[in-house]
Amino acid sequence: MRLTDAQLAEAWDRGFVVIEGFLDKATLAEAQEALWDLYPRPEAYFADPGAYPKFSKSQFSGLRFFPYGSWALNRLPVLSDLVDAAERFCGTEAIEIYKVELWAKYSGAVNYDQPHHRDFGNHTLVVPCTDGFLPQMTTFILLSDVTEQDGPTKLVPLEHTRDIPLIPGQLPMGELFDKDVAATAPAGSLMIYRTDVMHRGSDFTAPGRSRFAMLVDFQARGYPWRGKMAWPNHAEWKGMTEAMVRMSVRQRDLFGWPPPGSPYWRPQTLRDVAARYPGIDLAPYAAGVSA
Ligand SMILES: O=C(O)CCC(=O)C(=O)O
Repeated sequence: MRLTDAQLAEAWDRGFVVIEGFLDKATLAEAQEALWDLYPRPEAYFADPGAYPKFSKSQFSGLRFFPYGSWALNRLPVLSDLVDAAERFCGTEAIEIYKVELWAKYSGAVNYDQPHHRDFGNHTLVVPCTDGFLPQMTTFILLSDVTEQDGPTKLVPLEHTRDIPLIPGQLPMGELFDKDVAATAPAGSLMIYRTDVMHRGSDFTAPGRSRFAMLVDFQARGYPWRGKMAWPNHAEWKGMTEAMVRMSVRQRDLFGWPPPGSPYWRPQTLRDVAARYPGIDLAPYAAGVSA
């Protein structure tokens, strides 16, 4: 679903927006099914939580980073409507994906409550510009229904926080809890929020509940004080070869792949990249390269 200008304006002006029905039904169903290669199904988890002690180690134990073993998950960060929204939010087509995480949470595994904080702390070495210069677009794609009971992200509309200095980036536990809004929405919804918006993870309020989401973050490329993940460090992970082979030129570009016309492309690199990624179509990169 293509986002409207009004939705993107809300993300900027209020600090966040939730768009229901962002994923089409088939894309959502295939991604949900692929989750069970990585995580226990809720029925299995709740039948014997003690069999999965790793989810109790910390709030962050359910994080898994891109790439994944299936295209059904790997294609989500590069969906054309998400990339289009990121281009418009960032005000440029020269963007990159700087973080992709899957996050599973199971009620009772750990207390998922957090104090309000701003996410920029580990997305930049400095601080965001609050006037709109060089925004980062951070997102959650909900892969399960998130009701009040399912540990929704809770966000404070910017009108309540504009006068609070950026530093410190975290408030004492409980502060602004009376002002926050729960991002409850059905599976397939997209939440976009700014890196300077106060928000928090919240705990489940009922047993036997679970929450699954993919977090995809975008920024204008070329500003090395910002970022989170170095994709070359993930290049040998399961799923990366298939992802790079199946992606379009534009989609690879979002991960920092050398573009057509780059002096990087020459007979030797075309030959050896083809060997590294069997089945890839390198014709767009070969155009204009002389033997
Ligand atoms: O999981 C959530 O709903 C929010 C988590 C969060 O804000 C964080 O860990 O920085």
